[in-house]
Amino acid sequence: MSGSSQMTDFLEVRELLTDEERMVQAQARQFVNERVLPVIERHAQDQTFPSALIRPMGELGFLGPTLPARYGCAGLSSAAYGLLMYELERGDSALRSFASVQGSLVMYPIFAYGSEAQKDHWLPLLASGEAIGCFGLTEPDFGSNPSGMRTRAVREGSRWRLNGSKMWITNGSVADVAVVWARTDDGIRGFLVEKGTPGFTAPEMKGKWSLRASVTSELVLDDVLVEEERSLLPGVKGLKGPLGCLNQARFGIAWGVLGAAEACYQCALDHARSRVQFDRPIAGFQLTQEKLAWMVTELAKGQLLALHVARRKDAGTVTPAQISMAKMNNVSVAREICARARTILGASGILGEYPIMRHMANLESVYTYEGTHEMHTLVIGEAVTGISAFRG
Ligand code: TGC
Ligand code: FAD
Repeated sequence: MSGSSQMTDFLEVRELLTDEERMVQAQARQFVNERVLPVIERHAQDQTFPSALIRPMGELGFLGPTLPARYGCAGLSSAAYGLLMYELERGDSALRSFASVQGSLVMYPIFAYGSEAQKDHWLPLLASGEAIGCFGLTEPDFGSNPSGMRTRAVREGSRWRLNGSKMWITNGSVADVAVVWARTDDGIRGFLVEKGTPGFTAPEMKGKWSLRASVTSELVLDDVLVEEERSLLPGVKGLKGPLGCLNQARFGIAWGVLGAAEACYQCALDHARSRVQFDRPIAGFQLTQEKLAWMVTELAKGQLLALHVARRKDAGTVTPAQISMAKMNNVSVAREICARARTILGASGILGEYPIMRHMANLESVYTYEGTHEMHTLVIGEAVTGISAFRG
C-alpha cells in the first residue's frame, strides 16, 4: 500500500499554515508513507501495535509536540500538532491514539498539574518514547458519566492507597506509567501509578473489531500503595482535571479523523478513475461524482474548522464547546466519507488490500471515545440553550 505525497487540500488551506507547520506535515506524511503504510494492515490483522515505531516517533518529535523544549519537546503550534495527528491517522487510528494518549492525556496532565520533580522525571522519557503512558478515567459502570467513578484513593500518612478498576484503557498493558483518576475525600484527584507497583495489573482486552492495531486494557488496582510526592498530581482537584486533558485530545482527534477520511477518499477517487463499467470509468457517472464532491467538500470544511479551532486554542480563546463541535462534526463526516468511499470500490472495498474497512471500523471507536457523539451534541446543546440535558 502506498500513499500520495500531497495532502488532499481542495481549498488550499495550506496557504493559512506557517512554513514550520507545512514542514512538520510533510515530514509526518513521509514517515507514514514509508514506515506505517507498509506494515499497518498486518498489525491490524494480527491485533498488534507496531511498537517498533514508538522510538522513531519520539525522535521525530511527534510525542507531546506542543510542550516546551526544556522537557525534550518541540514547542510546536496547535495546528502543527493537529497536522501530525492528521498524518498519523491517515496511517491508522491506532497510531494517532497512541500519540494522543501519550501527548495529550499523559504528558499534558503531568505538565499542567504535576510537580517540577514529576515533570523533570517523566516528560523527557515520554517525549522520546523511552517510556509509555496511559490514561485511566473510564470504569466498567461509568463511561459517559465519569463523575460517578468508584475508584478510590485514601491517604495513609505520606502514602495513598488506591482500589478500583478502569476499563477500555489505550496502551494500558504496555504503559510504564498510568495516570489514574480516583475519588478522594477531597474530590477527584490524579495519580501516577507505575508499572510493577504491587497490586497494580493491566490485563489486555482482546477480540476488538475496531482499533485492532491498538492495545486496549483494563487497569486493576488492588490495595495499591503509592508515595504522595511521586504519585499525586498536586495541581488539580475535581473533574475539571481529566476533562482539561480531554480538551487537548479531542482537539487532536478533530484533525486526526480527517486523515483517515483522506485515505478513504483518495482510494475511492483512484479506483473510480480506473474501474470501467458500462464501457467508461465509473468516475464519469454523475452518482459517483456526487459522492466524491460531497466527500471532498466535507473534508475541506473539516480542515477549516480544525484550523480555526487550532488558532483559537493558541490564542487562549477556544471554549470546550467549540472543541466538542470540531470533534463531533469531524468524526461524524469522516465516518460517512469512509462509508461512501467503500461503496465506490464495490466488492473490492471490503478487502484488506485497501484501507477502507480498517478505517471504517476504527472510526466506530473514535465516534465513541473521548466523549461520544451524543455527549458532544449535548455539550453544544448546553452552550446554546444554557440548559444541561445530561441528567434528564
Ligand atoms: P460538569 O458538572 O459539567 O463539570 C465538572 C467540572 O469540570 C469542568 N468542565 C471542564 N473543564 C475543562 N474542560 C472541559 N471540557 C470541561 N467540561 C466541564 C466544569 O467547569 C466543572 O468545573 P468546576 O470547577 O465547576 O468543578 O460535569 P458533568 O459531570 O456534568 O459532566 C459533563 C460531561 C458529560 C460533558 C463530561 O462528563 C464528559 O465529557 N463526559 C464524557 C466522558 C469522556 O469523554 N470520557 C473519555 C475518556 S478518555 C478516552 O476516551 C481516551 S481514548 C484515547 C485514545 O485512544 O485516543
Ligand atoms: P456509555 O456511557 O454507556 O454510553 C452508551 C450510549 O449511551 C452512547 O451512545 C452514549 O452516547 C449514550 N448516552 C449516555 N449517556 C447519555 C445521555 N445523558 N444522553 C444521551 N445519550 C447518552 N477511556 C479512558 O479512560 N482511557 C482510554 O485510554 C480509553 N481508550 C479507549 C479505547 C477504545 C478503543 C474505546 C472503544 C474506548 C476507550 N475509552 C477510554 C473509553 C471511552 O471513553 C468510553 O467508551 C466512552 O466515554 C463511552 O463510555 P461507554 O462506552 O461506557 O458508553
